[in-house]
Amino acid sequence: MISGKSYPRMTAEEAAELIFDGATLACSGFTPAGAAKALPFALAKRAKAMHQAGKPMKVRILTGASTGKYMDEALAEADAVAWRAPYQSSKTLRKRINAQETQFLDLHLSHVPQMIEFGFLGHIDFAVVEATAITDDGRIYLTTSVGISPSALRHADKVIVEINHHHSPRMWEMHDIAILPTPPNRSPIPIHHPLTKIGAPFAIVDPKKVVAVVEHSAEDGVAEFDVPTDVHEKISEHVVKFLVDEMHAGRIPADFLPFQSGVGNVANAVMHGLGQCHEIPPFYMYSEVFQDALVDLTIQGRLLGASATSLTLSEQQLQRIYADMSFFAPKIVLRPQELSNNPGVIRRLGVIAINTALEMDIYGCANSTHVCGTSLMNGVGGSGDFVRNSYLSILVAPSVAKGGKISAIVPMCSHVDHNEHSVQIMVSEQGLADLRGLGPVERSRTIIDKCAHPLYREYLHHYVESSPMGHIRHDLNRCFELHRNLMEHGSMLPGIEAQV
Ligand code: 0RQ
Repeated sequence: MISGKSYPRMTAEEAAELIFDGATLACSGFTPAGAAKALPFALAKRAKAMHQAGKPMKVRILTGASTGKYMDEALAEADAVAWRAPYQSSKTLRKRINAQETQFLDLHLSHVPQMIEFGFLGHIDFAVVEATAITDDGRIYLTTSVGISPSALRHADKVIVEINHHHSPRMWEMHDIAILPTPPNRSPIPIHHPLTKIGAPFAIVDPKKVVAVVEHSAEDGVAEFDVPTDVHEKISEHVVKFLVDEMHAGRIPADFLPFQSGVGNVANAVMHGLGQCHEIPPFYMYSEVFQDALVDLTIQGRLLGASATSLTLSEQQLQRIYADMSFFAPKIVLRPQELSNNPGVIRRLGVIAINTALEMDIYGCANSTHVCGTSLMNGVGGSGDFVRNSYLSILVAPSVAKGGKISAIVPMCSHVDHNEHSVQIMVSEQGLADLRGLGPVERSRTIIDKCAHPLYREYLHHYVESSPMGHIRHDLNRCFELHRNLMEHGSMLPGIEAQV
């Protein structure tokens, strides 16, 4: 492949000198996969030096989703992030967001490319995009994620390209890149199967905008998953049994429907469980991240193929793919997040969505983002794109957190990301609540009996039975009593953690 020879070559430190205080950077990266690395890391160093010299240096950062240690962690540590969107999972950045030192915009990920197209998020000064190659005529071959990169390249004033030699030069074989025309001139998106490709294997940039090409070699740095706990395995068993029963009842076709699975240990364990259950036929994914458990499932022939926007793989799993691209590349399609998470396509394909919540309430609302309604954890990410539009929407969570001090089932969610109109199935290690067709009070009894930890069931039942009558029974004086206890006494039901 031709590598653009006409572009200015720079070190990351030289390229970081181009960035000015207050600039907006739209960067590649959807999870640490494919995230810009060298430039943000150098920018963090520069910001620190400038702060020490008494000069201001804070930037606005827009990406596909979270990133890793080279971007969010390094820039937050340098106190160099004024504004961040649309998702993050960095400990240091989280602290700054919750201290109001960084403004954070929590967005549905499928919306972001369109918001860039129409300028909702302001002017973009720089795109910083990781690639395996750039050609003189402006074709950019991306790495392990697509995310917002095509739109960032189109709309930024100036472009910095990081050529990361660590990645396989064959990554383009998985890419399917298209930018949707603007409404109202949008035709139906012709994706009728998870592996349909509708675009090109490269993104495009106006060569005149490229102000620096930085070459380096660095791993994505995706963390390996923890060994699944009993709790994760029980959640996985409940989900698998439910889906097998649905297939036998004829509500899922015998050749099955594609899956979406959220991020994290619980979601990874559920995908592993689905793969091991041979009553479920080999299946496809229409998801946003391709994560570790899926590599083995592909080799075993259990996963037939996957559409996503990132290969979020630990280094060991990524190298297994790079070692056998001829086998894996035809089975994986990586698209811009506007397409991987597109509501219309999710609805058309009948995706079964499995996402994790922090807390769920007794009527079917779920909070995935804000502890006690105030402190941001990560963000809504793509979960809303899938929860709202899937054929079956499954929300999972361990019934308790922090050794039992926190119940995941509460009278009223302290923050709502997914509401009772979208959530159909709730699962904890205690059991599975099928909410389809149930009115609010039936829902509450089912959720409490099936999903709440036994230590909280009596409290929750009493809450419903003693609350004022209405279509939905709530007592506005007590609906956050568990949360208030947690904040005041460190436990939702004081003293209960000792018993779990
Ligand atoms: O904290 O690590 O300090 O013990 O939250 O909880 O059970 O390990 O679950 O790693 O799967 O993350 C919702 C955060 C779950 C994630 C969330 C504490 C708990 C622990 C993590 P510790 P677990 P997971 C598409 C899908 C939103 C985005 C999304 C998430 C930590 O799944 O960010 O779905 N989802 N994207 O102890 C206080 C509670 C708690 C609690 C758990 N009620 N209150 N703390 N914890 N429940 C992917 C993308 O968009 C990229």
